[in-house]
Amino acid sequence: MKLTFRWFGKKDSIPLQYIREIPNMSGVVSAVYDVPVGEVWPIESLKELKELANNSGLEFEVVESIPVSEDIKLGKPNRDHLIDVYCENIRRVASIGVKCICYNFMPVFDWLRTNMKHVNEDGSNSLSYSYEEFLQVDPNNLHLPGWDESYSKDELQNLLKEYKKISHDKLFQNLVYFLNKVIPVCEECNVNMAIHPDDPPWDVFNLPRIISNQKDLDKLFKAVPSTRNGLTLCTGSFGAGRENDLIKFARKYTKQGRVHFVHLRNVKWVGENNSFYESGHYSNCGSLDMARIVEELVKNGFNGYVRPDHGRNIFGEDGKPGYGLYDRALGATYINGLFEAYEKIYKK
Ligand code: DNO
Repeated sequence: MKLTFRWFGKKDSIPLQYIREIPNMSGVVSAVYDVPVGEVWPIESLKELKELANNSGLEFEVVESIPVSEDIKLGKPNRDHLIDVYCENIRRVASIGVKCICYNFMPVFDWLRTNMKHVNEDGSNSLSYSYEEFLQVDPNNLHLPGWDESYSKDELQNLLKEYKKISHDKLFQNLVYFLNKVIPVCEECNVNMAIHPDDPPWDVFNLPRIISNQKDLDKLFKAVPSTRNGLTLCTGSFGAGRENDLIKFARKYTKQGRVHFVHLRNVKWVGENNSFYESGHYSNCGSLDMARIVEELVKNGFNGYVRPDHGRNIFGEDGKPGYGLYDRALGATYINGLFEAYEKIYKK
């Protein structure tokens, strides 16, 4: 495996040198953040990111994310133009050495939590989602942490209205339409597409979500068989869905050659209503068996990129939600431990 660390470019408060000092760190996961969705990324910006990483002894082989325009997800008439732009961005990132692109197909919102500073028993704090808190949210006045705040209230309302016409099936067809155009370019450029699962893995506010469970993944891989069409196995996102068996996912999709990128983090389920908080990475801190997940990855020949995902705020840090330094660094060393042990056992 190649251990990586998400870095939000020059604006990230965490210096690359600190990332470099984490044992076994191979590179950063980053993106161009100052170009609106649906436009081409300047090659100079990409070269600069790569240079900054390389000058600190780090690679830049994974992009997270090249965001997908809402009009592509909605299947609007201008989608062909937007997909062309997307393909051009694939060519550009490939030209500077990127091998893997993480993206998602969630309508309107990326990940969702109801509390950014849930206080844990050990005194640390982390992101959490509570069913009861979620019920208090007025969908007409959406101000939730972690959501894209770049829309005005009106734009958001319009967008939500447009999605009323989009069923799960329609959204899925639009994803397949997108991939049928994008995957040939990936084949040409030797890049893997790694879809990020819905987080959390269920519909929110009646917006359809289509990458939430095993059935969804099987349907996707059947519709677009090239293994360039693969997965970001985000244990925390899938793992918030209690019916998702992550050990099985790791085994099954690694065997299929679909797992290009792994986000490793743990979640602790709370109560009966799908509430959870983000715990420390170690298995006993949460509800997922991290060791068995890693064992299945290694046993089945996983050789892709891994990064520690969301950490808690610890040691007095007040980091970007989920993306402070300390707990992700602890997560990284834990991940190293698991991989070292299983690779010694299974890797020929
Ligand atoms: C949250 C991340 C997501 C992820 C996107 C990928 O911390 O896991 O924002 O980057 O869903 O497109």
